[in-house]
Amino acid sequence: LPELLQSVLKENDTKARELRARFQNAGVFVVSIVSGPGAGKTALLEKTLAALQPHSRVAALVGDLATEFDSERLARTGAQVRQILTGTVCHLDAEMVDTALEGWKLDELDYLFIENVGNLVCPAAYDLGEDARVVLLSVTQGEDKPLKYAPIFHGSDLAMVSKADLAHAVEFDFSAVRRNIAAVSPGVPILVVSAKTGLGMDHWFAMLAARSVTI
Ligand SMILES: Nc1nc2c(ncn2[C@@H]2O[C@H](COP(=O)(O)OP(=O)(O)O)[C@@H](O)[C@H]2O)c(=O)[nH]1
Ligand SMILES: [Mg+2]
Repeated sequence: LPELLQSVLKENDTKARELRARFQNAGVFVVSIVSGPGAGKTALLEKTLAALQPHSRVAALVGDLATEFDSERLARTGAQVRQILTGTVCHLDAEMVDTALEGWKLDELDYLFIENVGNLVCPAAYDLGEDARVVLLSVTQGEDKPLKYAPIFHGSDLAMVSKADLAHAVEFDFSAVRRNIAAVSPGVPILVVSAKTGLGMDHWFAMLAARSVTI
């Protein structure tokens, strides 16, 4: 890596370590969601925030280059939500997360979700202090994407194949995607979901209840 990028990442790692310690002390389980644009991060979070809230205290941060559309969508669930606008930057970093958390009482939260900027490349190298990173790949994006964007799959704790309700229309090959994910990230758990029909969502909620994304 070029020297400048190396020092940026080193600084980010330091900040992320501080965040992770703060999250741990506060007892909040932090999950970040990464994917290319439109894979269904916000839709997944809308359902997740709604499902958790009757019994848990939940908040979300959401990163985009521009617009507050996603924070508005998520805030409709009644959860505490803040938008992070990155302008031209194609990923969130630990400093942005730290700044966005200002004034929030972390020890009054059970779950914090962080929706990253829609991008399968940039977010890979930036630790946000999260307990678990979930990568979403929608069936409409194609089975080959894990091989093309290996670092983000390699760096994730759970791979979700989203929009399963559309699989038939795009002749999606589930065994091929499983093979491709396993090739770049051996042993990573894979969960097939549809935020629309609810397929796989109970399994996802059970993972969150157990505070672990292993299957
Ligand atoms: N059919 C179907 N559409 C979905 C599903 N999840 C999201 N979408 C649609 O995909 C588009 C992008 O979703 P969004 O949640 O904004 O994706 P994000 O950019 O990753 O946050 C929207 O039109 C959603 O309605 C799903 O499970 N099934
Ligand atoms: Mg979104």
